[in-house]
Amino acid sequence: MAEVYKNYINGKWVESKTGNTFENRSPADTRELIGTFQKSDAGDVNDAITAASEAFKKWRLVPAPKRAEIIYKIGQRLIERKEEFSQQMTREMGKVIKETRGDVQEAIDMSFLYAGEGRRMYGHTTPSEMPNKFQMSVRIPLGVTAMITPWNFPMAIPAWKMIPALVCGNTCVIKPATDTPLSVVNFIKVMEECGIPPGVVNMVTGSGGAVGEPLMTDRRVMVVSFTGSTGIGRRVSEACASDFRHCHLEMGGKNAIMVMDDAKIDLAVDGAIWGGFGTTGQRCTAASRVVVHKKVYKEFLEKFVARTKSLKIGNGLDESIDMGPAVSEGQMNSVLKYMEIGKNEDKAKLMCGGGRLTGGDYDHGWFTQPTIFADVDPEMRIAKEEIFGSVVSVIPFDNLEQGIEIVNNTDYGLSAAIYTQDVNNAFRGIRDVYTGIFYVNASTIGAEVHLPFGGTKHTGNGHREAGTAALDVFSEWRSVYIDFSGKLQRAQID
Ligand code: UN1
Repeated sequence: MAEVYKNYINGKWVESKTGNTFENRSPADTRELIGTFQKSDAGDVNDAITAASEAFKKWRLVPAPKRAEIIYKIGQRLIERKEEFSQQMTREMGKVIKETRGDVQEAIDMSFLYAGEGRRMYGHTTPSEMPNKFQMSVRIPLGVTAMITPWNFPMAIPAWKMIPALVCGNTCVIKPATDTPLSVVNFIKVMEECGIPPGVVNMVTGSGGAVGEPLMTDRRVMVVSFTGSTGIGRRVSEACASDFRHCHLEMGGKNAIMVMDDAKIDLAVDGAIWGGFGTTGQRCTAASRVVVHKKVYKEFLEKFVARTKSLKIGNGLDESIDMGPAVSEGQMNSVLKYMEIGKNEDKAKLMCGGGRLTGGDYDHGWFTQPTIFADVDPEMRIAKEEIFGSVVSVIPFDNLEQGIEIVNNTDYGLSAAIYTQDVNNAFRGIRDVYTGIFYVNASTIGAEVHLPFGGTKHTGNGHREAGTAALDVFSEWRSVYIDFSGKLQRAQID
């Protein structure tokens, strides 16, 4: 019998009031049951928000360096449990073990970054225009914050959101993705063990409709931090708009690697493989387009296709595997649909892959072939829409200006990269590609936690997570004026 996992509300592990549960199965082998989780609804969400509201009264008064000490312990505890959590994450969502170790590591990095931030959280002091008057700005918490998190980074992204929220003095209610609740359970258990007080963090599992919706619409929730599709992001934005509650949205991407004629081709191929097929292409930052200068197009394409054909696909627990399955049947079908769309384009050429992987053990999982389309026109759907799977479109270009135009020819703006040996090309890319993240001679994936993470256009709503930028999502400014002159002093008048 697989374990039954519960919700975490007010410091207790509790069953959903609905009495219903759902199963979580491994996408590499659906015969393997990971566990059974609570199929919660609005009643459970209400309990969690009530607990978080109560807990906020005390948590906001705990000095930030003390809050941060608990966060430091969380980082240490995650180090101790890293291998176990990584194995469970691979079983739960399919990405290969090297990458799930990276996912847990990202949560560790975030913990240590914010353990330090608790002793900074700088405001400003600035001279007053009047004598005998002092002024400063300080960050204040908002209250109950909600996290709606995706399945592709099941521990890293919850950590990116919850850890800064907690250090700032907020309390949290998280709804994990239905495909990856176990990794969030593991994270919450660590928080509990390290001394996060009851009610300060709460977790409610279940669907977007039954849990996400009541969570985002509740007026007691002051910030909703969401990572996922642009469609749901728009819904979160609308839910918060009518009463001006804050939301932080981290949505789709259609990221491109640009390969100049002077690029080191083998290095660019490494980057295209890692960015295109790492995490089975299921990253917001995935390089689903590779835009290549015509002078090196043939050489790049040959090498890229050859390397792609040699990738080992299978169960990510095996250290020798390069690429795991899609996270679910639904996700696999959506990727297969895009493969068909690509095949039906007269001009695009299918170079490898193009379908589901079947036979033997593959039949028990949701495996897609690593797929490359060449000679793709920038206006085709496979070049413009986010696929979130193992499909890469290769697009030729003639010169730098045209290349940059193609890279920018999308509704999204998360990440982009340029491969070049010419510093002038690099700086033109840094200046003219309109994304939140830009790489030179490195792939579109691989953001580190101490820099802002997020994107332009339909990727985000102007906020960034991680780095010190996350403070701006999870705190508000208070400007404080202290007049010690003992008389009325009128700003702008005296
Ligand atoms: C995501 O795909 O949503 O830069 C997050 C990267 C990772 C984070 C990706 N550090 O690809």
